[in-house]
Amino acid sequence: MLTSDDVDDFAQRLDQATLEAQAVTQLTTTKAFSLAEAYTIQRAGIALRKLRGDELVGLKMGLTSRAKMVQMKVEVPIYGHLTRSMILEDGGTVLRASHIHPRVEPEIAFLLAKDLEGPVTPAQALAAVDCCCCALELIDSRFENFQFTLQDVVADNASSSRFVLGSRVRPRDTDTGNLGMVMTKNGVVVETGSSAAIYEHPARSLAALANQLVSLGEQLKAGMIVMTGGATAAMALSPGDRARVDVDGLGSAELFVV
Ligand code: 0L1
Ligand code: MG
Repeated sequence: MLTSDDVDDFAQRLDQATLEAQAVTQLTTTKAFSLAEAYTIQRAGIALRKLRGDELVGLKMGLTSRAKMVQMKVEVPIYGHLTRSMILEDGGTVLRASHIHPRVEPEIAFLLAKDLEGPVTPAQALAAVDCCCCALELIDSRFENFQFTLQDVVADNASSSRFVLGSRVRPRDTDTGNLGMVMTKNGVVVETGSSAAIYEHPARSLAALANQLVSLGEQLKAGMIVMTGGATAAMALSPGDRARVDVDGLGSAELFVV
């Protein structure tokens, strides 16, 4: 079992790794900890960001594809926190030097019109949604070689680094359950998939998040952004790259790396 000093030490190691763009060794090689303790470390890391003036704007789901769930031996996806400093405007630029080994994945995001509290079904979860949009998530594991255990990646805020939202479309206009998604690098198609790969339906991912939060004392509030998970494998990025996702009926989102 971790002491509060262990939690602080682990959260600070990850925070420093993020700020300095320097990979660290997996925390679990120092001391084993449970999934619940991993979320405690994650929340301690978010608290450090808030001390610097950052604020919570939403949550993200991770490990939502069947392939990643099998690989990490999880039955339910994991989640992480999104803060204001992680927002990148559509077409915005990120510095390669501010990241360790950035990768990008194509996603669907929801913006909530109402508070959402589990237990809920996917249909009930959708009733709390204001609008949806295509999105890109930049992930950048703070661990060497992008290698981690489930506990490590949860402590590391589910590898999240930045995110881009495309233009907004109301959910009643678009069923997000099986939309074609194409991710390109410098205009060349690298990954193709369907939003059905996001935990079978992005709304199911949203409901799973609301349901997980019930026992953890965290809430989904009106105005929050929820990134529902990657629809394909993530794509590595280098300086000079332009990453873009196009989603059927939802438009596009892109970012540049310098
Ligand atoms: O958003 C994601 O699905 C990533 C979750 C963490 C696992 C990874 O870094 O690939
Ligand atoms: Mg993701």
